[in-house]
Amino acid sequence: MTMSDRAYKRIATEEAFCPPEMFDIYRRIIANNEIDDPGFVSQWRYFLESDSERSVFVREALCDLGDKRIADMDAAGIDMAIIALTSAGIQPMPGEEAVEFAAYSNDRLAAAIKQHPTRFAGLTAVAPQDPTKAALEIERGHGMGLKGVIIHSHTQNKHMDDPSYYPIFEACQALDTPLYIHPNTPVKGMAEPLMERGLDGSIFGFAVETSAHVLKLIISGVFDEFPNLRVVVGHCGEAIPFWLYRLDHMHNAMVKANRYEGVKPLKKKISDYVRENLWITTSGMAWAPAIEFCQRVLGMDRVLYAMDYPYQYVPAEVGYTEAVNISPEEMKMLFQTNAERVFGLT
Ligand code: 1DF
Ligand code: MN
Repeated sequence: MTMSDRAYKRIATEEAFCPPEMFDIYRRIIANNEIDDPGFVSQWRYFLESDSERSVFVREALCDLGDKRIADMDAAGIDMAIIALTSAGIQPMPGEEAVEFAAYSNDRLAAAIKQHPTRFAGLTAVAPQDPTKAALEIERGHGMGLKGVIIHSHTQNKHMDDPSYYPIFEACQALDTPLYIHPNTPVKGMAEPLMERGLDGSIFGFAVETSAHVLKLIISGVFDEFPNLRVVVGHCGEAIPFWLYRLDHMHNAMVKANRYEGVKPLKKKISDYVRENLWITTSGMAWAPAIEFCQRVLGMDRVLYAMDYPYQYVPAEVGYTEAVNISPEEMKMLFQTNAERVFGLT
């Protein structure tokens, strides 16, 4: 099917790339045991060293910001991709190297977008290792036409529910640019038990890690401090929509009991922040019942299509997603207009 057969564009909102030099940096970090992050080591040993069909495809596709990627988009009927530096991004690197590599990677992405402005848009990668410099890079990326910011959950086992990260949220809010919180393998203590049964990665551990991170941000009061901060979360919101009722019930009980130092009253219910500050994408979850549930509980304007190229490049999944039982107008919101609005594409 070509675009002219459809009444809407298909915009895929969680698509990954990687400058090839990052592979060498990851190899060094793993070889020298530079960080204590077993999930990262396991995941990238596999993608860097395995000669399985999947890892060979991922390695090649990640590094392409040109014809191969566009051919794969055409084969799947994707009109536009919002591209971001792959997980785990610059976050496993030492601070200074991370700041430098973020800028290098953002320049590469911006140049590719300039060559293919109707097919590609992109997000700014930042190094949470240095929140002040990250805020500057967010401004620089915005100035280069990038449409949001990406952070891959934890940075060397640290989550962002600490006021030292506020400059990042402040910059996103001030520029009204969305922050995509993409998965990373879980923090060390969470990853190890999951790894015993292969659950640390995108099969499940990604969602455990990332949903916990997002909930910690909400409960820490980040959205009371930054009420206009817009956060995007993939994989059908990492299952958070399914938990809303119980999250509200138990959070309310916890606050009343004053049981935890780090759990203070919030201005609103957890579900309110999810409905007002979060947008979710369908990356990796090409399953109509799950997508319909999210649309029902968050609203039609909150759910955006994503593919998760090259990690989940299954062209038939576009059709599985289009099996959702919604009106043609709502289909256009899911595939096109929600993304245009959230990322300011037009
Ligand atoms: C995987 C999936 C790895 C995604 C990723 O980054 C990643 C995977 C290393 O399946 O191992 O970003 N993903 O977003 O689906
Ligand atoms: Mn992804």
